[in-house]
Amino acid sequence: MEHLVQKPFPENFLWGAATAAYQVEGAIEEDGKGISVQDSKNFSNYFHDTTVTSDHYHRFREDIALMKTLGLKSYRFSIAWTRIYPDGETLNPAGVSFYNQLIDELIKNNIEPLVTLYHFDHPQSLQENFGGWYSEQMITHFLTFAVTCFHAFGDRVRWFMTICESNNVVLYPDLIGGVPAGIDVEVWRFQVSRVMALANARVIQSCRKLLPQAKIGPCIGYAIAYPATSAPQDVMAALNEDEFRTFYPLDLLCLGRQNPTVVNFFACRGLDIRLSPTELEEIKGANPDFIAFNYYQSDVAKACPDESEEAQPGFNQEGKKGGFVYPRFPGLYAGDSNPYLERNDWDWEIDPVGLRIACRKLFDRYQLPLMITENGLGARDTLANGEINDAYRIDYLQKHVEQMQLAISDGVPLLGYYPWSFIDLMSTSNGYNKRYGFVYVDREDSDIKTLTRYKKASFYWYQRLISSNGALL
Ligand code: BGP
Repeated sequence: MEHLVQKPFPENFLWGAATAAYQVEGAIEEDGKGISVQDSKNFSNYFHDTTVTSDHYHRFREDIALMKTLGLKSYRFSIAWTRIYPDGETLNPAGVSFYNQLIDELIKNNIEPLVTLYHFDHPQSLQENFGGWYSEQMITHFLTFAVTCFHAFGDRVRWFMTICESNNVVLYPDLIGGVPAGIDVEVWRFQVSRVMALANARVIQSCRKLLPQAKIGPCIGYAIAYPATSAPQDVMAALNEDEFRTFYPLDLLCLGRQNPTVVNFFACRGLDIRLSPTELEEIKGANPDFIAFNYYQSDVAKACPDESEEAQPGFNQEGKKGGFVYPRFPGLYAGDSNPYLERNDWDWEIDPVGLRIACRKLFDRYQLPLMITENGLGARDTLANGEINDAYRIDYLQKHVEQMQLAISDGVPLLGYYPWSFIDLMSTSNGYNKRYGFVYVDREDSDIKTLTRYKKASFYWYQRLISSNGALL
């Protein structure tokens, strides 16, 4: 359905862009910073070295000047927990000072900060001491860290996100999770979801007390699931995927309730995942102000009989189409490709209309304002004579923004849009081979080169879009 009258983007719409600390900052041992679980990760199959990345720690003033030129209204970044509490216990004033300078520089340039408190990078010592998010001890540590951030930055920061993509942390344990030795992965998944939900609730409650003017919400990664065919079994598989991957965690975080289908599925397999009534009450008492969600692609789900062999999703590491391994979860769903969609070189299917569907589904279910906090195209960019013609990225972003406007016209309250990423940074699954930024960084995986910044063609496109408040679509 096209709209006869399309609503314009709201006047105060947050046109933003996003990054995360371990992917962009570098300087992992400077000014007292401790080692995080991301710093200590080393994958044999693809580049994952946080030592320098895009050197934003040393070049943040230059980068913020570029944000100003771009016209950003808001910038989403994460605070590296290990700069503030290097070992998870002892406060490091130099880390607080870094983010104070960053935030001051943003405010000076009229750019509204949106702070992610946790983006996959807790202190390595907390992982070693008690297994990280597998243990309830994490709640107190995360709360202490968050309260320190509220006290230190809350006079200038109005927007906070608690935990980035808690659902993907449990879906991809090797990449962004961390299962302690000897623990069953399924047991770990539900314990981590529970601990993160409680931590999320306590952090929201403290925020309300300390910063009544601030807005705070959780963040989820949402790949909507389409049924492979109209066979009822495939429709059920798609429902299963949505419920297990997205609605189970969001129902818990936003409504303080556990999806009964999920509870029953695991009960039948001998795993009791029920939270206590007191825990659910506590979570219910900490309603978020908005839901942040990250959207890159949609999924296809088909029936997966009980007797099928289980397969975890396998990332395409080569960046050659066809390398992605689709998951199979017996009794629930199996992934498949979508013949109606184009895909990037890493098999992420490009689906702008899916973004409008995601907005509608989330608003319909939770009735909360939404924020799109990641959306973008991972691609190999070529620097030629100081220019990068990333027309493919402009095409991707433009089509997604068009669908956002349709979602707004549908009546979905959208607060802001933060394409991933402001600047090229280390991709979580593919290093610098796969770039997302509006700003090109002169480096490769194996060669740090000059780290010089270059504006891509998409930079100028986004600049025009922001200055027209989305009217120049
Ligand atoms: C999201 C993460 C980001 C970012 C993005 C792209 O799930 O929150 O940190 O990495 O995915 O993924 P990738 O870098 O693997 O292409």
